[in-house]
Amino acid sequence: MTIQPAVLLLSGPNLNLLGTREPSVYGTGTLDDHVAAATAAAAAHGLALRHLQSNRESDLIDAIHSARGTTAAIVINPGAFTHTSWAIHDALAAYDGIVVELHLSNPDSREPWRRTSVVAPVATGTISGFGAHGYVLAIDAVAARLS
Ligand code: CA2
Repeated sequence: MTIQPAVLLLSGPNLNLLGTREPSVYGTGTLDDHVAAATAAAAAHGLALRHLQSNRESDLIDAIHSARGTTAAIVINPGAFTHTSWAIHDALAAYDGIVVELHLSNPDSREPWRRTSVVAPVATGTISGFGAHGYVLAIDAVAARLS
C-alpha cells in the first residue's frame, strides 16, 4: 500500500460566498469549483487533498495544529484574516511543512489595508492575483517543492 502525501487546503471567512458577489474581483467560480480544481491537480501529482472552510479563526488554527506531523503542505487562503490574524501566523509558525499563501485577487493592488499580510512572513511562498488558476498553481508549487 502506498501512502499519499497529504495537502490541507484551508479557506477563511466569507470564501463560502464566492460566486455570489463581486465577480469582477474574485471571479465567477464558487469555492466548490476551486476545491475541485485543486483536488484534481493534487491527484495528478499523487497528492491527497483535504479541504476546510471556516468563518471562525479557531477552526482554522485547530486544523493547522492537526496538520503538524501528518500533512506535507498547507495551502491557505486566509481571507481577511490575512491582514489581522497573528494567531494564524503563530499556528503556521509552529507547523513544519510547506505553506502556500493563496489569494484570488492581488491584495497589493487594492485598498492600503490589504497590503499587509501577517501570514506572508511564515509562508514558504505566496500566489496572488491569478484568480481560479491560483489554486492549480499552488498545488503545482507544493508538488515541485516535495519532489
Ligand atoms: O483575494 C483573496 O483571495 C482574498 O483573500 C479574499 C478576501 C480578502 O479579504 C483578502 O484581502 C483577499 C475576502 C474573501 C471574501 O470573498 C467574498 C466573496 C463573495 C462575496 C463576498 C466576499
